[in-house]
Amino acid sequence: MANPAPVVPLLGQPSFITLQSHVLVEERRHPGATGTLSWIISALSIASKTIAAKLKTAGIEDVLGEFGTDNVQGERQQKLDVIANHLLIQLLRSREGVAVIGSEENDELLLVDAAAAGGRRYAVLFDPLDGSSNLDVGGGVGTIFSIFALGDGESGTLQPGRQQIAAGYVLYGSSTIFVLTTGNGVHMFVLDPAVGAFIRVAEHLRIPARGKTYSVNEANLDSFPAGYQRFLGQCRERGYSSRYAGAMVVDVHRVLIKGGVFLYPPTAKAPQGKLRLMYEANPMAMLIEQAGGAASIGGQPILDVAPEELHQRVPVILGSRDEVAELEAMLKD
Ligand code: AHM
Ligand code: MG
Repeated sequence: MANPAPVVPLLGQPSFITLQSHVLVEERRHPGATGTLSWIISALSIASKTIAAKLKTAGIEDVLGEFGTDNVQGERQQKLDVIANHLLIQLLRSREGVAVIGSEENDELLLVDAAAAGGRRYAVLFDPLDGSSNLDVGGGVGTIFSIFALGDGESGTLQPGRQQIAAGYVLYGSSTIFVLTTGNGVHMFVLDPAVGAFIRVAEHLRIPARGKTYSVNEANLDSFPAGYQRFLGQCRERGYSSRYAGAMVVDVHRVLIKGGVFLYPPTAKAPQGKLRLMYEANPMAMLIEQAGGAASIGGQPILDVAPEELHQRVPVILGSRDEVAELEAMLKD
């Protein structure tokens, strides 16, 4: 009998889990799952890979536009917002089961497939390119998304964030990072450009109960309500550092990994805060809660806010459990 073939050692990467295989395994945990949600997440993954590729050449476009004015720069930047929005809409509307799409870039909800009865139906809300003013300076930006299941015949009704069945963001930074929850913890995937797949690098992320940084636009400090001012004063006394990228995805990602707080309080310019409930605050709140942190508008969890309209703004306090509790207490005084 011939000798058995020698065992060939694995070269390079050990076996790895892609976003797609992760989602398939998650889906098996839900008896009766139809696979529709996995299809939707796959559309988001393809859109984000395409956006990541386009962002990589944005600087070259800017160089080509060197004769332009600030306005032209603004238009280019807007063009990327529009491209990202268009890509997401095109990909999502091609997926069976996506009945409603809501975007920061569109005034109204788009009813895509409202007539399709039976099967599972979903609403997908997103900010296609959050923090896009950072593109001018090569800074990080992101896509944020929130997914709800719809009842039969339901279309334009907005549900509180607590009803989200999945949420996540994609950070386009030094690497492209996809962070996802489907209600069973928070999982992180990094795009391997050579393979073209998001590879899982962390499961069940837990946000530290306390951190050492706060993230807020401190230039607005004087117009924050007194409780915020006291809280930030206390952080400074305790030797905290300040970190603010001006792009929510970048700042929340740091908080998720390292702890601390991210704040966008009410200001004189934006009395309800600046950030939008349905596609910025809610998905980030679900991720942060799923990772063991807390997310509030000050006196109420973000996820319990009853939405009134698609582009509604709310104050945002989110991050490590202990800091959020301290700030909440100070806002009550
Ligand atoms: P955008 O969706 O128009 O990009 O605005 C949202 C961004 C967030 O990413 C960021 O946290 C915030 O606006 C920064 O605002 P400010 O410049 O007022 O600090
Ligand atoms: Mg935004």
